[in-house]
Amino acid sequence: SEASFEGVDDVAMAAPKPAPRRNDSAALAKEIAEKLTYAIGKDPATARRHDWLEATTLAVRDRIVDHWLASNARNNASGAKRVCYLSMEFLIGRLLRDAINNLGLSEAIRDALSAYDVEIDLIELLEPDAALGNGGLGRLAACFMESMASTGVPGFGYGIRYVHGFFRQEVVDGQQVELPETWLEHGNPWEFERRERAFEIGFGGKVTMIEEAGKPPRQVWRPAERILAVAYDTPIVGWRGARVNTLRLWSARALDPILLDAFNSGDHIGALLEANRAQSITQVLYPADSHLAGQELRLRQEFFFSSASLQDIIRHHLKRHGDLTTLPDKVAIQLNDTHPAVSVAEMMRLLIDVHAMGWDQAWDITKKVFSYTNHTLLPEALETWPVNLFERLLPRQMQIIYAINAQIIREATQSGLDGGKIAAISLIDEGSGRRVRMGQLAFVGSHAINGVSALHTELMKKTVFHNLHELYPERIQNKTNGVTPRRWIMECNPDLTALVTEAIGPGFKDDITKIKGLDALATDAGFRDKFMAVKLRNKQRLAKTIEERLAISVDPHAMFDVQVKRIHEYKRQFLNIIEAVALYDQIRSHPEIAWQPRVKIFAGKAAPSYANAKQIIHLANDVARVINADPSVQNLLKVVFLPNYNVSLAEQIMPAADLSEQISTAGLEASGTGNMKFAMNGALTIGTLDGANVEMLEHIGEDNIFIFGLTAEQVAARRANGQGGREIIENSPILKGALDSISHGVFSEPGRYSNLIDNLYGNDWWMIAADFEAYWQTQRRLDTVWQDPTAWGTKAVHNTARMAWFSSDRSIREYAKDIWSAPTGA
Ligand code: B1H
Repeated sequence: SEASFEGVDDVAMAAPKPAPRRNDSAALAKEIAEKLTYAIGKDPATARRHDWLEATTLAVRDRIVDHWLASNARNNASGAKRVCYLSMEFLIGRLLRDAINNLGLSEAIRDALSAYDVEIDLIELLEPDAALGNGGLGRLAACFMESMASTGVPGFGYGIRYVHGFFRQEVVDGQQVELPETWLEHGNPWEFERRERAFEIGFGGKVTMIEEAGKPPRQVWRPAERILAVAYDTPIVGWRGARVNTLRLWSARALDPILLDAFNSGDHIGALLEANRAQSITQVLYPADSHLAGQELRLRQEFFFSSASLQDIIRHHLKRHGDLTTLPDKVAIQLNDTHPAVSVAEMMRLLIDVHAMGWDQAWDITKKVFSYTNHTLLPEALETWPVNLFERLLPRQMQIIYAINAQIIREATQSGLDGGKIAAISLIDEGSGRRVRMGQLAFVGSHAINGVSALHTELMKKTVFHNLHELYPERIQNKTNGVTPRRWIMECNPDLTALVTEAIGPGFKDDITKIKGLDALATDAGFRDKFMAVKLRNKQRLAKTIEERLAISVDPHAMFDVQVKRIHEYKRQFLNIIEAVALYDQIRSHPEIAWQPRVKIFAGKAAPSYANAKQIIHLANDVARVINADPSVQNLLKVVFLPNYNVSLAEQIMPAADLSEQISTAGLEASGTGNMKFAMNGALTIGTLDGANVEMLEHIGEDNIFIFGLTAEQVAARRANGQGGREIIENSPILKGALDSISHGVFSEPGRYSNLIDNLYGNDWWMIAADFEAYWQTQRRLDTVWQDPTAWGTKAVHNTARMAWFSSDRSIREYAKDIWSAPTGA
């Protein structure tokens, strides 16, 4: 029978509850040994580290399950509103340390394992890094899941159980090579398969009208293809185990695993084809960050998990409350970008066709239930689907979209919008082949639409959703992103956590705003020294990783200048590399200047089809090879490209950075979240007035952050005027010199990067030439501050002290209050 999610099964169980578990190290040691013996079937004498990891995970998991069942029982008893977070991506990373930390078991587990001579720090590293996401959007969903559990929101994540997550990156001859990711290879002890929780998902086929005497005619969709979505549940533990929420991921399966007729007639392979086709839907994550994949399989994935999630939500609601008219009082559904936007049409179909509701009531309920978060304004990332494809794959949903569109256009006409504006809000783009605009669909089907930083939200109102905002001016609001301080301070930076505890007490662990207490210690030399000593130890650990992985030795006393994120032209890793080249030239031609030793660290993956991004990786590696081998700059400049950036590597890098590079072309980075992780861990930021950097400036204060470059408005103006880079380059000897070294083959054969360079001389679309001088000057100002450890240390402490607002607990409380009307515990 089903043990979770509902809490109560249909059959009343009389079985006694197991006794609560003890959390002392002796009890844990005994249980870990029991798991090793009876769940894994190994003798402690011969067990491998992997076996210890699994045994420890299972012992910790038992404690989570106790809290999980209790949380679900509480949800059911209170009937409180539930929040369903629909996301194509959950970049959760490793879960063991998170679980142990949030349950307060860190010391007990360490002691328990040391009884067997097993080091928790070593076995933790063997856990696969669950990479069911591309970057910031997926990691935000993971931080939000943790914060919902920590702030007492009854949250349910819904997504896809990809067999292959985000690809593994290797660098071969300086170039990115993509390898399949296989996180499920050794099984997954965190998930619970719920075989009984399965829903049918249809594709294709026809819609027929059914007329029965005395009843209004109704549409019935008869799909040509039907597959099953099966649930896998992962418990997500909040801080102090107060609440455990559920991440429910769907896996695709064929209705008939094998076609018996075909099998019996000798077609053994053909008998399996259908099953393979069904399973392919959840095989692999699309690795496109901020640009559109546009393939049919992707649309199938989107509909597959949307429909399964909505059917699950409706089933649960009917079972609990009997009647769908109360759905908006009991459920809020957040659409994480437009990837689940087809949910708007699918909800209408389920309410009208399956549950016999009238259109107006169904539409009213739909709008009350849904809300939508936009994460990008980049035109190449805004989802649209060809009407033909949509119609073929989802014929009934397409009909509904047309009907919604007709209604919206009626409302627009009545409110006096003119023809041009109406074309702009239409759900159908009539421009280049007819396409369904998913952003418009998500917008009109939601009562609240949010951007992810103040600047981004304002730009949304002015650009993509300008006309919809005019029609529905009360709908757009801002919810600035945040990151969870449990993972991004406590777990990744234990030395800092211990120091902060020693300095201001442990209260900040329960209420991160208390970390503000450090501000007064920024001018305390004793504290500052300890703070910078923690930083140095973290840098020494990262230096060791760099040595082990790349055989490059870096000096932990040099400034660690770090840019880690997806590789994209708008994020401008190219600008950073050009600065490295310019610095290389200047160090050699001006030995009389007191250059400050720097290590430039890069990491990030390029979408496999994104040629320019791959070139940027190649260039970073070419430049690194030459500079690192040149004795004339040895201790003043090193360049490092760390392969396979993922959540676990980020956990090592964030605490070890002195300088955080957040240098996107202004107006293009919706928020950024790495910017927050760095600053919380005491890195200073060099950045543009973009995304959440703008708000970081307000919180940290202008003395403690280094802002440069064109503003979003200036970028828009330069683009409109078509101003290119040639004149700027020709007037800037330092920039010109750096570009010439790259083109003339100092780092590679000449011409390898002529495409990237020509773009700067031509339209300079990403404003790299336009911003170079300001960037260079700001970097040199940073050199001056670095020369003065007191000044640097003071600013670093202010950064950690003033970043509490960027906790995802704050973001979640705002969503709960302003969008979901859902309860929070605290
Ligand atoms: C962000 C994406 C994204 N914005 C399409 N958009 C994708 C778009 O697979 N796809 O098709 C995947 C991802 N990701 C990021 O979201 C923004 O660039 C960041 O600025 C922001 O911090 C993050 C979270 O809001």
